[in-house]
Amino acid sequence: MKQKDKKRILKINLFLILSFCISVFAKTPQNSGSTRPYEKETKQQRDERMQWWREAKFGMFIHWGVYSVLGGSYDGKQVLLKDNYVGPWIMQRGKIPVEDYKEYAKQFNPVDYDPEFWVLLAKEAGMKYIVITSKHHEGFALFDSRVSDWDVVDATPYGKDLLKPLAEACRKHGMKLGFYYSQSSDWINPGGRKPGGAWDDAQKGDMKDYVRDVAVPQVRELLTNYGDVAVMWWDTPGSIPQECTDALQELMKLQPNIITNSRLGGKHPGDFKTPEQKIPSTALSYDWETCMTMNKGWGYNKNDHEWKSTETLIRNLADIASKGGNYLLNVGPTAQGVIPEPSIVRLKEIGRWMNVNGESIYTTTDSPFKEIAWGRCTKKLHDDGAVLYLHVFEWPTDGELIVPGIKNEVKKCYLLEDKKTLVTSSSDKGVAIKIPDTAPDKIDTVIFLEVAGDLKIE
Ligand code: FHN
Repeated sequence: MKQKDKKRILKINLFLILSFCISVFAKTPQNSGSTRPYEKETKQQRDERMQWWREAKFGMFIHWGVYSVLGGSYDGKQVLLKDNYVGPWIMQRGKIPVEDYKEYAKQFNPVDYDPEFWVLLAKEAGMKYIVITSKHHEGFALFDSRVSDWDVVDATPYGKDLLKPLAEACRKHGMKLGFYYSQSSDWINPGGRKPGGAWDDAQKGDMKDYVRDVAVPQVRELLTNYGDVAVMWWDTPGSIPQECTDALQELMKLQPNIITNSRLGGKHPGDFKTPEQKIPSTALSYDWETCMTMNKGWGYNKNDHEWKSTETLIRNLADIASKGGNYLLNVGPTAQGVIPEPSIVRLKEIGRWMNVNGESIYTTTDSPFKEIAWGRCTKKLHDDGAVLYLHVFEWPTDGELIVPGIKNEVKKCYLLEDKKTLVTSSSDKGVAIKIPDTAPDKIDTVIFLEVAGDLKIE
């Protein structure tokens, strides 16, 4: 070979090696902050995956199962959990033997189940996603499972998969659907976790066998047979072995865009944390979702009439949004498939408020203020300014609302309700807004305040 040709081949080889190195480096995520390191997800990819959920802010939780038949009473007596009503926990609190509990499935016959109505109700309330208990701690699957007869198809007179029509209704109406799945606690399938220990020999078994033979195949069914699954909502991991959580996490690859909560256990942090029945006192530096009941307990309970007011629910939603979180609000349908009327009334009332004020919730981020005496604030940042949504819970009686410490020039200010301009003035105290004498909405009146430039708040 001539010297010139040798040089040319060397150059080509060097070029190929260099190109290879560049392509490898370009694909390596740099400090991605991903919760899915095994998938080598970059921060940008994670942000894209989380986007709809971060923007949605409001979802419906549904707790439904054989416990809905019992409605909080067993053997003629009301069962309590400390001083609280029980729903899904009735089997454990009442130490109901496996065979006795299974009998109740014969009364689980949701002939009035109308999944389209449920989805439209969630939509009317302004909710953007639904998470339903596909299997709670009682082990009963609301779907047609090949791996257990303890499911709606084999154990009830209803005999039909409940999740299929819900998934269809969600698809039809643009509602995201997620599945709650109790991966560790299971009180009927042998081997599942029983807090306080087993109360029936039929429950005994090995957790690893249970996860391999029931939980893993059932989650595979859920992630294969129902189209897009938006959220996987794990619960009560307890001391589930690492290898079990690994096997369950591995299944998430069946739905590459799925978002998971932080309750799988093992070394899997998930995508969002789950304060339960409470709202954090400040904004948090990670994704989070408060799950909360509308009355006292999670599942249907015929004696539980302690409903939160619509005022509380709307203010909770604004409070949560002002701290950057999501609100997953629960309903507990009856064994006939009916969502209790007090829940329906409240959801419709929230919907009426959301119709006017939804833009102050969706796609917003947390408040730029530490605290404001009259209510809460959510915001949207733009390239050339920001919109602050002022949620006024306590309407000032002197005709003026002070937005403390804002140094920016005001571009626009109006009530979301009628879009009529409100007069503003700036001073050392911040921005003063001239407001009507009485609150247009006694629960939460929202004022749109647009300012120029980067937010400057002292
Ligand atoms: O035990 C369950 C309870 O019944 C309910 O499902 C809640 C929802 O977050 N999770 C468990 C308790 O943390």
